[in-house]
Amino acid sequence: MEAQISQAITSGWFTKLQNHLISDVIIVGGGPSGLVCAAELASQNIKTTLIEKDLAPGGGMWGGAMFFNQIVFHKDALQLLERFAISYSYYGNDLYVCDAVEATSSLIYNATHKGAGIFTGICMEDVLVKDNRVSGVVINWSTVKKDRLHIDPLSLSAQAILDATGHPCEVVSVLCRKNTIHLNLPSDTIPYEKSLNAEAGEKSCLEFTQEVYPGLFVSGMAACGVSGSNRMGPIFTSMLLSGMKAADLILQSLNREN
Ligand code: 48F
Repeated sequence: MEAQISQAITSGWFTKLQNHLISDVIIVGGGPSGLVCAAELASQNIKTTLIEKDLAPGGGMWGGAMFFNQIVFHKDALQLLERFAISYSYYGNDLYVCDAVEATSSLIYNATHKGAGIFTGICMEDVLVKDNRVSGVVINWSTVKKDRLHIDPLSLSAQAILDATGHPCEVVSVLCRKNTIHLNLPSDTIPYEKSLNAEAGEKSCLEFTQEVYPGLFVSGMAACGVSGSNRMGPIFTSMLLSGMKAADLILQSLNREN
């Protein structure tokens, strides 16, 4: 019995990994923007792999603000709240409030249920760059990175990669650190985010959700970080909209390439 349990776990996991060694799209980071993008792409039959370094996806969404686990959205997000079956109540001034646990788990459920392959406890440590294009990510166990163990990684390939790693914009950071490249941005060095301004941050997050280098897109706080935009604090409208915009841009680019 015990051997069969172990066999069921390992064969299931390795089958899943082998099935995702080559994908259409790899999303690095399972916060709100990455999860929305994963759900949308997978719902359109795009082979989507999401890598999350923590035990569970959700990023900064579980905790609301200072552990007060309520999530605030502007009315612009209502269509997506409906689509992902997230309950909400009206607060006032075009703002709506949701339960963070319901909102986060809904996004995770939608992404997995639509068919995205989500791998947790695994982190992106580098990118594959070929012919001036990002064509994959280099991965390792998060514990290997945390304990600074000298163990070589594996790599996953895809036609498009999304940096949804939030505030540190880790994929773009490693690309810039290890390669001499020109980003599709005003500056080739990453300015990182500016101080909190909710309205300005929400606006620029959406504006700078884009392809920053051939094959590499940014969403959510990573879009603010690479463009030197303000953070918006505990309001999540642009996170959801940015995930949808990233999915649209990636779909257009896949259609162009194929
Ligand atoms: O930070 P995060 O929630 O990203 P987001 O979609 O949303 C930002 C908001 O939560 C909030 C905010 C606006 O309301 O300011 O902060 O931009 O989630 C990013 C996810 O990426 C994972 C990280 O653990 C988190 O779950 N991540 C970061 N670096 C890596 C990674 C990496 N190198 N490999 C894999 N996952």
